[in-house]
Formats: sequence, C-alpha cells, structure tokens
Amino acid sequence: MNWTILQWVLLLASTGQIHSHALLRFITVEEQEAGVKIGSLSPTYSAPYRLLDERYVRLDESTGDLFTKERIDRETLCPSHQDGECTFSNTAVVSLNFEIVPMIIVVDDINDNTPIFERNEIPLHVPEDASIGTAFPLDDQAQDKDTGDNGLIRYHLEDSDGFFGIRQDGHELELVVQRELDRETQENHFLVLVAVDGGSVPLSATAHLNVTVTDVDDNCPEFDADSPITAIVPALRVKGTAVAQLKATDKDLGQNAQIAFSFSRQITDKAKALFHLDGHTGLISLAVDTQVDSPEEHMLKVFANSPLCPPAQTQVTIYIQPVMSQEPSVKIKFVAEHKNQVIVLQENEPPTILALLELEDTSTAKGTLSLDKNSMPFSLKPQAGSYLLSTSKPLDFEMCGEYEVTVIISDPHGTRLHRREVIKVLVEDVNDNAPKFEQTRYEKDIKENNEPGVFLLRVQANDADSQQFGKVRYRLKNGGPFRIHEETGVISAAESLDREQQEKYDLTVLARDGGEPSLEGLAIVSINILDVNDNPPVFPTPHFYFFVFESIPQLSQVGKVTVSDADEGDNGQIVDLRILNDSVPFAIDLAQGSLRSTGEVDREKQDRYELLVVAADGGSPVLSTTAKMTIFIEDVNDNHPQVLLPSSNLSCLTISPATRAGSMITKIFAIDEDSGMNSDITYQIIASKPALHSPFQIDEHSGNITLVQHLRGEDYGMHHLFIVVRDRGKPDPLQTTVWVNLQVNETLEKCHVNAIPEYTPPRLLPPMPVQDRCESNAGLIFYCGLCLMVISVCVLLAAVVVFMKRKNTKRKAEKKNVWETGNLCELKPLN
Ligand SMILES: *[C@@H]1O[C@H](CO)[C@@H](O)[C@H](O)[C@H]1NC(C)=O
Ligand SMILES: *[C@@H]1O[C@H](CO)[C@@H](O)[C@H](O)[C@H]1NC(C)=O
Ligand SMILES: *[C@@H]1O[C@H](CO)[C@@H](O)[C@H](O)[C@H]1NC(C)=O
Ligand SMILES: *[C@@H]1O[C@H](CO)[C@@H](O)[C@H](O)[C@H]1NC(C)=O
Ligand SMILES: CC(=O)N[C@H]1CO[C@H](CO)[C@@H](O)[C@@H]1O
Repeated sequence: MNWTILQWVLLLASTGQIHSHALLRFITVEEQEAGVKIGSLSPTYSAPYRLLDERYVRLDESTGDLFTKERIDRETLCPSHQDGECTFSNTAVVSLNFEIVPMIIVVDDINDNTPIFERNEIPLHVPEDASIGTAFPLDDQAQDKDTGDNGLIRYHLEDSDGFFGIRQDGHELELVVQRELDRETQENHFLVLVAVDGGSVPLSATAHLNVTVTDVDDNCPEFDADSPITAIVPALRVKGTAVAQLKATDKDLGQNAQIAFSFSRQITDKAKALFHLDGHTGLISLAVDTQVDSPEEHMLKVFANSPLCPPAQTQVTIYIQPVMSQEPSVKIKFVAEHKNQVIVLQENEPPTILALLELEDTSTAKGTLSLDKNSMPFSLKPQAGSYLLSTSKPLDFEMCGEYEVTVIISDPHGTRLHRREVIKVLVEDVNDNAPKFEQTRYEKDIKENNEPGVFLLRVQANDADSQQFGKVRYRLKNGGPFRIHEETGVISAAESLDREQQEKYDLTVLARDGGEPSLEGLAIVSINILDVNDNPPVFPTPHFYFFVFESIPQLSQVGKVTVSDADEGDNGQIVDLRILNDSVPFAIDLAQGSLRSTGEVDREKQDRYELLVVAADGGSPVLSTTAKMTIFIEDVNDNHPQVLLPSSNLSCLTISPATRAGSMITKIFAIDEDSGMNSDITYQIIASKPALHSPFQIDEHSGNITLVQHLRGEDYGMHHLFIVVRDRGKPDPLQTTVWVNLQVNETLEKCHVNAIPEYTPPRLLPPMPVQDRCESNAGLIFYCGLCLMVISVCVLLAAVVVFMKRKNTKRKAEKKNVWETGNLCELKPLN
C-alpha cells in the first residue's frame, strides 16, 4: 500500500468524510480537442475504473486514464465564476471493492474572448466648474468573459486633448478632469475609450465618449444620507416584496421626480434577475419568488441620473436568508442503468453497485441512512461519506421482477425517522432457465399394426423464463416412425409399427426455448410395441425330404422338423406340430422337433410316403401352416436272390454231343426283390462234377450257360455244375446256390437226376468278378490319389528337412560369434 492510499484511508477512518484537499484534482485547458489525456487514476487506484458521470470526460476502464470527451468552453461551463477556478466534479468507482473516488477537474482559461463594450457611444455630462482632479464614474465598462489576466482589462484614452484622464481602481472606472473646462470655449469633447485585456496576445475594444460640459448654475442629484445601504430579505419571499427604498434629491428640482434611478451595468446577472428597481421611486423589490438554501449576498450599485448631470452613485448590499430545511435529504446518483429514476437490472448479474446515495444534512439536522428490513437482497454501505446501494446477490426475475428498495433517513442514533425514500428496481428477464420436462422418462405401450397417426402420449416441458424465453418448442431426435407436435408435445406414430422388426423405441425428446441463444431440456420416451398374433408358424422349407432305410428300428429318429414363429409369448409358441395323415408309420415328437418312425416300413411294399405336416401357434386366433413331407424308404439288402430256373436242384438237361462249341445251352434265371445293387445278380460256377475240366461256362451277368469247346468222348455223361447266385448288396452280398445238371448223350432222352452230389462249398467263396470299368477306374483314381498323397508328404518332409538344416547352420553361425566375442573379452585387461 503506498503512502497516498494510506493517507486517504486514515483520513476516511478519522473523519468519515471527504475533505476538499482529499479530492483528486485534474487540470485541463478549455477548448481542447476530444481525446486529450488529462491524467490517470492508475498510480493510486486499482482497476476496474468507472465514472458516475460521463459528461465532458471519459475514463478508460482498464488503464484508468482520463481523457477529454468533447471540447469544453470554460465560459459556458462556468458563466458566473468569472474570477476564480472553473471546475466540475465527478465521481469514479474503482477497484473490485467499489471504492469511491471524488474528483475535481479544473478547466483553465485561455484568452479566447475579446472585451466588449455594451454601448458604442457613451454620453457623459460634466459641470463647467469641475475642478482639476474631479472624478466622474464611468459605468460603461467593457466585459471580458475570460478569467485571470485574460479577463483583466486596462483602459486608456485616445484622442484626448489633455482635458481628461482615466483612473482605474479595482472595479471602479472614473473619468478625471485634468484641465480647466470652459463651456463657452468647447462644449463637447469626443474621446475614444480603449479596453485591452491582459492576455499574452492582448485583445482590445473601443467605445466613443461624448463629454458635454454643462452650465455652472446646475445642481445635480445626490443620494440622501439616510438612503439604505444594506437590506435583509428573509427566506421565502414572493415576487414584489419591497427590499429597500432609495432616496436621492436634486436641489434645483426640489423634487426627485426628475431623478431617474438605474442599476449599474456592472451588477451580476443573477442580481439583475432577482431584483427590480423602480426608476422613478427608487424602490428595490423582488422580481421573482425567492427561496434559497444557503445565505446569499448581492451588491447592487445604483445610479441616480438627472439630465445634464453626471450620475450620483450608491451601493446597497442585500442579504437573502436561506430557507431552513428541517430534514436532511438524499441525493441519488445512479450507477446502474436507469430510466425515469427506475433502475433496470438484468437478472443473474453478480452483486453490483446500483447507486451512490449522498446524504445532504441541513444546519439543524444531521442524518444517517439505512435500508428497510425488507429490502432484501440489497445492501447499503457507507463509504467515503456517501452510501453505496448494491445488490447482495444475483436477482432472479422468476422469483421477483420488481423491487422497491426503501431507504430510511433517520437521525444519527437511528431513533428518529426523518423520511423514507423509495428506489425502484426492475429486473429484466434473461434466458437462464432451460425447459424442464415434467418427467425425465416417459413410457408407453402400443399394440403393433396400429393405424398410422395414432395418438401415443403427450410430453410437457416448462420454462420458468418469461415470454419468448419461456416459449417451448418440441422436437424428436432419431424419431424414426414417430412424430411430435412442435407446440403441443403430442407424440404420435406416423406409420404402422411391426413388433417383429423392432419391439422397443427409446426416443429423445428435446424442448427448446425461444432465447438467443436458446436452452434445451431433454427427456427419454420409451415406447414398447406389444405383440399381436400376426405371424403364422414358418417351416424352413415348404417341402421336407427325408430318406430312411427300410430296416429302421421303431422310435428311432428320422430327421428334424423345425418350425419357428416371429411372434412373442403364446403367439410365438408352437403348441401343435403333427402329421395330418392317419395310420402312417411316422410321428413328430413336438418337444424335440424330431420325426420318428412308429412302425415297420418295407420298401418292397411302399417305397415313399407323401405326407402333410401342420404346425399351429398358441395365439388367439390360432395361426397354422402346413408343409409337404416326402419320406423316401431306402432299400436294405434283405432279400436273397431267388432262382426261378432251374426250378429244382434235380432238374436236368440233355445235350447232344454234336452241339457246336460256343452255342448257348441253357440259362439260369434268378430274381432279387431288393433294388439297386441289392438286386444286381451275378452267377458263378464254383465247382463242377466230375471235377475235370468243364466244357461249360456261365455268363456272370445274364446267367447264359454256353459250351466252350467241342464235346469229346470223355465229356459224355452227367455234368453237375454248382452255381452261386449272388447279389451285389453292401456290405455283405446275399447268395443262393443251385445245382445245374447237364447230360451229354446222343439219345437225347429225358434225363433224370435222383440225388445231388455230396459237396461242401468252401467257406470263402472266390471273389466276385469286377463289375465294369467304372469300378476299375475307381481303383485307378484311388491309386493316383494315394500316389499324390505320398508325393505331397515327401515334398513336405523335404521342406522340413531343408528348414531344419538352415536353422542349424544359423545356430552354428551364432555360436561361432559368441565364441569369438568370448575370446575378445578374455584378451581385454582387467582394470
Ligand atoms: C454629444 O452630446 C450632445 C448633447 O447630449 C449632443 O447634442 C451631440 O449630438 C452629441 N454628439 C455626438 C457626435 O453624438
Ligand atoms: C396324406 O394326405 C395327403 C392329403 O390328404 C394325400 O395327398 C397323401 O396321399 C396322403 N399320404 C398317404 C401316405 O396317405
Ligand atoms: C440245391 O442244393 C444246394 C446245395 O446242396 C442247396 O443249398 C439248395 O437249397 C438246393 N435247392 C433246392 C431248391 O432244394
Ligand atoms: C443269353 O441268351 C439269350 C437267348 O436265350 C440271348 O438273347 C443273350 O444275348 C445271351 N446273352 C449273352 C451275354 O450271351
Ligand atoms: C455214355 C452214356 O451214358 N450213354 C448212354 C446213352 O443212353 C443210352 C439209352 O438210355 C444208354 O444205354 C447209354 O449208356
């Protein structure tokens, strides 16, 4: 804290009043341009800086520099203070603590005004016998609005023929006779009166003096000895009240009827306005109603004029007593924005200073200021002899829009109330409230398949601000199929909803007010789509195909029958899944969704089942779907080949020895009730009796038995061929054996076989002949595949070997490095 501030604080602490020498004084010169720096508050006080009154000067808020704001004419600013300083006062509010700094700005004069004579011609009558040295008052003085030397006027005469001189004594100006006058020689003297001011570049004015020398016999008026020279005007007087009666006589005239009274031109403008002088009677009266707060004193110079005479003069001092004001009053200097004495404040402003209250004590009563108890949230703090009215917390328009702050003026002990003063404060709304929804979460159920545009619910948000700031408009964010009415907040579904697509929507509703910028509130609206049984059960395929072996055991699973339903709950529950046809050896197990066999199936009886299945859900009404189902019964090698020809093991055929080789003798015909390979029959001769080389051969496919070679003598007699008839069933073929008996005889008699030979077929039958090229091809493909596999494995092995080898080499190389480094280390000497 520097010395100046310390002094200031001590001063305030001791007196609580601002003394004139504690004022900050700045000096400027009149007629300056705007923007000329006058001084600065910054060395003494801290920012921010603010002025209560922004006339004439401007204060930089941050630097504290004071500048002229406009051209100041000292003579306009202080018309009455012709002498002395021309000043104006202002108050600065500085620092964050709102310190009050009273300031005085002195406007210094420049010589910008010329002296001015009111009249160009000044007539004056001088008696013929006026002795040398006699002085006559000259009331026609020049006026110069400037002050100090600039307004100080010196007079001299020009064209004076030595008869007259000028004497200047303070405000008095006199014409002095310097030579004997003689009316008969020269009646009129024409002189030039020159007024020059004291500026560094002096300015001057002239007036013509016409001095007429009059006859000696004349007597001139004189003020009487009892003519009053002082008068007291009590306070509160009305216009016309007599103040003083002047008396003057002229011996020649006897009567003073011819005497004309007049005020000097030199009296102040205020005096000229206040007082009226009757030229005939010499009565001074009040020209207006008067009421003054402080005592006033007016000096009135009065002349008594008579024709052909120099005027007589007197001076009357008039005191006006002040009105004794009974009670102290308060002067309000607004700091905050105000209109017609009403303070206008925006809500939510931090505590701010509203006005500076100055208590004006009267001579009879002193006062103190306080706030009414109910004047919350306002505070009044004495500071530097004044009082600071400020808000103690931010105002809330929504709580109260208008305040009446009552200031109580009471005596210093606070016991006697003098007066109350009410200051109105209007709070302006600021968009400080965001719209607020009545609920943060809304929930609504709606059945699917609704009508488009159906009403769902209404949301409501309130905004505590007024008018435009409180007007709420709604909108949806990611509304999807939903719409909201901008003004009413009614939410509707624009489209028909499908639960199976989406069963829940979480919408964000925004409410925005009309502020600039606007504020927003938010709520979540959950919309649950309720299920309606609008989806029938669905089979994955309209036609199921199953393949089942005829040998399938009962109750074993044939396949899965799945069915689904997009609905929810009972509507989506499959409660019925069955085969529509009666008495079929299949059924569906609903719990597991499996198709099972329930009876015997025999491909040889029915090789396929064309069925209908139906599925139904548990909704109301029930929805159902049917699908086709075809179950193919696959063959199982369950039938042995059946030999039809020869009809018996004992059948016999006689062959002529002349039968040519290669001719067909007979054939074996067998059938197999199975299908496919299971019924593909082959024939093979396993053994023959006699066991000699048999001249007969059998075609394995057709069963044709042909003679291979020409029959010779040793071939005569009975041949028994043991033939195996096999199907190609997998994995194990089924077979039948049959004896074919052939007798070679010329007689061609009907042969007869009594018994079949004793023969035990080997346990392992010779392999079946290769059926066709296809199978050999299959073998080839198998071998080729095997080869390729072997090659692949070889290549892989080779690759692995190469890789391992390389890795080993690398490792070796690394080892080598390590070894070498080790050597180097060993060579290094130890420290
Ligand atoms: C001077 O005054 C006399 C008497 O009042 C008058 O007759 C005369 O005309 C005046 N002269 C001028 C130049 O005004
Ligand atoms: C099962 O029923 C359907 C329709 O009634 C019919 O077309 C089909 O032939 C039936 N199948 C059997 C094996 O009865
Ligand atoms: C024919 O003989 C074979 C072998 O002894 C025998 O397995 C077969 O059942 C007999 N066929 C008939 C029809 O008696
Ligand atoms: C078997 O004999 C019949 C005539 O009985 C003949 O049509 C057929 O071609 C013969 N089959 C073979 C493979 O020789
Ligand atoms: C070799 C052979 O068996 N020949 C017979 C042909 O038929 C006649 C008549 O039945 C027989 O007497 C032969 O023995």
